[in-house]
Formats: sequence, structure tokens, C-alpha cells
Amino acid sequence: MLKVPKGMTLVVGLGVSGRAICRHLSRQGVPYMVADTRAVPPSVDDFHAAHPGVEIHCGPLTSLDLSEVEEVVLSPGVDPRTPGLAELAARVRDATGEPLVVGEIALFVRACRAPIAAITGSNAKSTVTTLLGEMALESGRRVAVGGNLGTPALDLLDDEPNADCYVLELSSFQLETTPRLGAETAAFLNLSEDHLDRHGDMAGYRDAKLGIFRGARHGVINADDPMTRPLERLPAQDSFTTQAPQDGEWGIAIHEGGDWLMHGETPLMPVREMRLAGRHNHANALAALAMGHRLEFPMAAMCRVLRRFSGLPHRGEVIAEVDGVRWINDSKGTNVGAALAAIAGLGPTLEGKLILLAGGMGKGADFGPLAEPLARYGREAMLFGLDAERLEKALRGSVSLTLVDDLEAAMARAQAIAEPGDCVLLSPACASLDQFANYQERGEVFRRWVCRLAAEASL
Ligand code: UMA
Ligand code: ADP
Repeated sequence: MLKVPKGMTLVVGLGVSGRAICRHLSRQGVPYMVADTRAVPPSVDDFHAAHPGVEIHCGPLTSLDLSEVEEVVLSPGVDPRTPGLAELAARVRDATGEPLVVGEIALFVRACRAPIAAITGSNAKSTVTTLLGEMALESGRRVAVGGNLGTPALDLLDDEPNADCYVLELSSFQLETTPRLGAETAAFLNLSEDHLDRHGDMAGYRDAKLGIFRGARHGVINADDPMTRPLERLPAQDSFTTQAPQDGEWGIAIHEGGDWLMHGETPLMPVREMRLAGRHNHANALAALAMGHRLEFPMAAMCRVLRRFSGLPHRGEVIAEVDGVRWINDSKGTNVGAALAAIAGLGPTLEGKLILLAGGMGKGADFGPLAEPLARYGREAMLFGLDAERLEKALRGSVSLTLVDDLEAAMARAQAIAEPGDCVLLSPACASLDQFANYQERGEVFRRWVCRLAAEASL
């Protein structure tokens, strides 16, 4: 059994975060070694070249003696309940009183000297994080944006050591291993089923997400989703709703004959001037505004961002309209809540019907909630990937359903049955990893196929 020497930190995981953790510890002069539970983790040779002399252990953690380890720092993809870690997780470090097993964000909090704005939720994290980052820039702030999205949090400290604000997207995996975040402002956007394979049940998943509020000076919650409420009242709190705002909430109300974004009684801007479409995106805008207001960004600057921001790739992205049929890439719709928001957001805007392309790894989720909006707006759903049959069972009786082998077959069938005015929506309600490297690759397959179709149609 390999013993981790006394005083040595153990980094678990050789992915994007693991490497950022190693770079951070190297900069801090902390001695560490690395473990990865996989027999052959990706790009070990590159790691050796970048960190000569750092020992790497591959395989089960149970074959490591961790009795004298200084601290264990986990990558987000590693479950703290992994065999070999479980009994350590209950212990604290004598030196700091912090748990012995923590994640990358715990190290970030220790080293960060500027206010943190942190965003979590089952969906819309990347959209709100990017919006808030853009609002900070437009307000003349020196901001660094990353976390679960883009640059790993610890690399931000090195890239932007003089940032006056860090905007972080945080996943339940990252929050689960963060003892105290201490954010200046923290938002919990929404909660729907996801990652139950890791967190066990909705209560465990919500608990992990509520970690966003530990030590927060200000919280932003979704008044339309009571599951986003913290268990104890925070020093200051704001809420957003897609209804008329009550008691100083951020919401939407009729003003000058149209829907406006509102802060309490104050109209901010008409929603039709936003480039992002759909009620779910109006909610996202309100969440970003509430956080930006707390950070004292000028309202005019924030509204300028909302007028120009057209969204991120793979999130409700219109790729082309071919023969009157719109093809939309929402490959980032990796869970039921996201697909639901996309279908319910788009459905009412269509002249024709919706053709849904869905499937992949369902992560144990209940697909039942998709049946009602599909029955209302759908023409047909093409189902592919690992959980296609489970989807078929859950959606039976809502729209006609076709099981196909893969996304390309789904697109060919969609093209054959679509009528002018229809919309073909890739919003899979599932992770992509059974048939693709990631959701981006899935979205790119969709994009390339549609671009080819559009080119052929224009000949
Ligand atoms: N793994 C092992 N054994 C190990 C280490 C990793 O089996 O010892 C596996 C994990 O179970 C996982 C994969 O390897 O399947 C990658 O895990 P990782 O923790 O090494 O991942 P990173 O490459 O460090 O990327 C992580 C986030 N990934 C996860 O949380 C799974 C990235 O979020 C994030 O951008 C990056 O850190 C930078 O902070 C991606 C993600 O899918 C986008 N996040 C989930 C989501 O958004 O739903 C939470
Ligand atoms: P995340 O980073 O949480 O995955 P993204 O901003 O990348 O969030 O969006 C992911 C998916 O969530 C997209 O497919 C989008 O259609 C859907 N979505 C966007 N806004 C909302 C919302 N307010 N509620 C539910 N789903 C949403």
C-alpha cells in the first residue's frame, strides 16, 4: 500500500480542475501528490512534463494509506463518498479546523481577496454567469469569470490577480466540497432533477446547492421556485419572479402597453428590447440584474448588456431556417428542467409544431414532466441513445414517438416529416456522454448537419 507522506497534500483527479489545483499548489509552494481513480487517466504524459517529480497514483484510492495526509483536494467529478475517502471526510484538519477533504473552491476561497459573486441552479448558470460578467465589464469593473464554466476558478486567481470581483458559476459537485463560500452575492436560480446518480435524491442535490449561501452577505432566490430558498434567512436577500413583483421583488409587469422588467414599482426596460428570447431568459436577466444591483453596477450599463447579449452557443441557438422549418440547437439541455423550459418557452411562439430530438444518458431522471408540453406543442419526438426506451415509456401517449439509433438518424427523420412553420429542437434532456465526447460535440454534429441541409437547399 502506497503511503502519502506526512505533511503532503493529495490532489484527486487529473482533469481540468485537478491540473488547476496542482498549478495553484505549486505556486503556493505546497507539497502534493496526485491520484486518479482511473487505471489510465487522460494525458498523464503531459502532466508529467508540466510537473516533473510529482508522484501520480492511478487506480482505487483504497490502495493508498492516507493516515498522515495533510489535506485531500478533490476534483468536482470525484464523489467524496468514493471508497477510500468516506471515513476521512468526517475528519477535520488540526491546523485549520476545516474538513480534511475539500474541493478546489475551498482553496479558491482561502486565496481570494476580492468579492465573489456566485451562481448555481440546475439550469441557466452559464447564461446568468456570462450576463453578470458582461454587466461588470460594461460597468468598468475589472472582473474575472469562470468556475464550472470556462476557466477553472483557481486559474482565475493567477490570470487576474487584481480583479475587483470574481464571478463564478458553481456546480453542486463544487459546492458539496466547499465548507464556506462567503460570497458577496450568491444566486440559486432553480432546482430540477439532475445528477441524482451522484447526490442520491432531490434532498441531497438541493442540500449541495444550498451550499452557495454558506457565509453569503446577500442572496438571490427564485420566488417561483421555493426550493431555492435558503434554510436560514441571509443578512440580505432579493428574489425574482416572472410574475408581477411583490414587495420590492425583481419581476415582469405591464407598462406602457407591454411587458417590462421591473424592480418593485420601477420599470427598467421593455422585455422586447432584450435579444434573449423566452420567459426563462427573462428570469435569467432578472437574476443577473439583482446580483449586479447589489454589486452597485449602474442600471443603464446592465440594460445595455441585456439589449445586445444574444446568448451562448448550444443554448436555444437558432442554426438555420430551411424551407420554413427552424432548426434550434439546445444541446446544453442536458436535463429535464432545461428541456422543459426550452419546449415551453418556444412552443407558444410557433406557427406549426415542435419536433423534439432527445435522448442520451438520463442520469436516473423522471422524464414524465415533458409529456404535457409535448402533447400541447409537439408533432413527434425522435429518441436516441442509452435512455431512449425509458424516454419512450415516459412519453407514451403524448406525441408520436420514434426510436432511432443516433442523432443523425433523428435529424433525417425530422427533415422528412417537418412542415413549414415547424421547429426542430435538439434539447435532449440527457447528458451526451454515451454517444459524444460532450454536449458541445453533440451540438456541433447538429450544427454541421443543418448547415449542410441549408447549403443543399440553397442550390
Ligand atoms: N474521474 C474519475 N476519477 C478521478 C477523476 C475524475 O473517474 O480520479 C472522472 C469523473 O467522474 C468525471 C470525469 O473523470 O466523469 C471528469 O471529472 P473531473 O472532476 O476531472 O472534471 P474536470 O475535467 O476537472 O472538469 C470539472 C467539471 N466537470 C465535472 O464536474 C464533471 C467541469 O464542468 C468544469 O468546467 C471544470 O471542472 C472546471 O472547473 C463540466 C460539467 O459537466 C462542464 N459540469 C457538470 C455540469 O455542468 O452539469 C457539473
Ligand atoms: P447551466 O450552466 O446551468 O447548464 P445554461 O445557461 O448553459 O445553464 O443553460 C442550460 C440549459 O438550460 C439551456 O439548454 C437552456 O435552454 C435552459 N435554460 C435557460 N434558462 C433557463 C431557466 N431560467 N430555467 C430552466 N432552464 C433554462
